[in-house]
Amino acid sequence: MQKVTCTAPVNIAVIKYWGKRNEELILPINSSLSVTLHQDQLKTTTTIAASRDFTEDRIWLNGKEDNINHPRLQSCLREIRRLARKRRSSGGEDGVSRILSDKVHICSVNNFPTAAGLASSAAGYACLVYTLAKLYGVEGELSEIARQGSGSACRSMYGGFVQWLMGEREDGKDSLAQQVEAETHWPELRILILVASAEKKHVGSTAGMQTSVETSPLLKFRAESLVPGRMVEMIDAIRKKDFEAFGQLTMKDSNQFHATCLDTFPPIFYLNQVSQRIISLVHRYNAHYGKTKVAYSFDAGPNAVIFTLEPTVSEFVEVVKHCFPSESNGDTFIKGLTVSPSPLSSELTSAISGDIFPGGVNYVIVTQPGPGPAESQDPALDLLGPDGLPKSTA
Ligand code: 2P0
Repeated sequence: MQKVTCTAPVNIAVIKYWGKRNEELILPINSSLSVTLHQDQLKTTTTIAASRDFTEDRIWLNGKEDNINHPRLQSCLREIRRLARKRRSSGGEDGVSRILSDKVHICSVNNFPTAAGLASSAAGYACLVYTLAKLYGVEGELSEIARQGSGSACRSMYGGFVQWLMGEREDGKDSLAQQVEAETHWPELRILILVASAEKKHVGSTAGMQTSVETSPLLKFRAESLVPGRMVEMIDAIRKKDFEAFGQLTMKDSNQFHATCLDTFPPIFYLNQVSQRIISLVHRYNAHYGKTKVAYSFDAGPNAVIFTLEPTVSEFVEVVKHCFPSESNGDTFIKGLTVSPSPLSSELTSAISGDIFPGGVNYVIVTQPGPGPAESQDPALDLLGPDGLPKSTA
């Protein structure tokens, strides 16, 4: 039995992807740009084993066996195996030839709750494609294959700041992810995830964006006329580490994505009351200081992703605790990077008060930009036992 274990990160878009021009190949109607989050806080781990003793391809996700015949999963398997065959016929490794006819067992887990509404499909498909590529000895450009699992997954193939170029070709060969800057580029940048609701989202992204493409004139305008300029501005802000520009554009792009959701018919609502309170809190906090110190972004769910710089983290976490007091405000409320206590000034408290909503935020994950997928050297992370079955179903 040959076995490989890899991990892959979550990414958060600051220029949003919403809408496809080709559903099957997953080709977007606009380019997008994201920040890869650090795997110390959020990651998917995948082990894939190949053996001639396996009678069929099988997959387990978060402890439960799932359907291996899912079309997107099959696309990724087919494409990687095709590349591996191509490599073999051009004189690649012998070992690969043998395992190419073997069936595989795939086991994948997230270290964060899927129900938290974080983009698990991005990390999941990135990890699947990366691990398959390692197993079959395939190297080079893999984001085009990850894209066929889930659009946003192509951006999780790199660390740091990543753009997904929409491309022009019908076959999708130029619809790829590229690193704009490495994770070390902006060391002060921090990302806080405010988990506002553990409820499952009502409208899935795939179906939601399809309805938006069919019905929203605003989405068409955004994709054609606004995003190209925003991509240039965002890359410039990141290269210059200009938080004012980065934060403003991040918030505007998130708001515009949710405006296209409201412009969709029937409309889609991802933001809830807690999300709206967080938006107004961020604006009040920034107004108090007269500059953009924190910025929010929301995906297809109510959780807030807050971007800020390291010196602001402890105070803003205190602000969140103040506005969303919780019984677990102690140890379990803040997860991830260590945050030191920071007393709030009375001026700041009065500037942000009026927005007290007990229990609105369940917990906060504090993280930073991180690297792309990697092969694990730690046998403890291996998810499949010597029999090729999941070690535990916990
Ligand atoms: C993004 N989202 O850019 C945007 C912002 C959600 C809001 O990518 O159909 O799960 O698998 O390509 O990638 C979510 O969409 O959709 C997403 P598919 P995906 O991160």
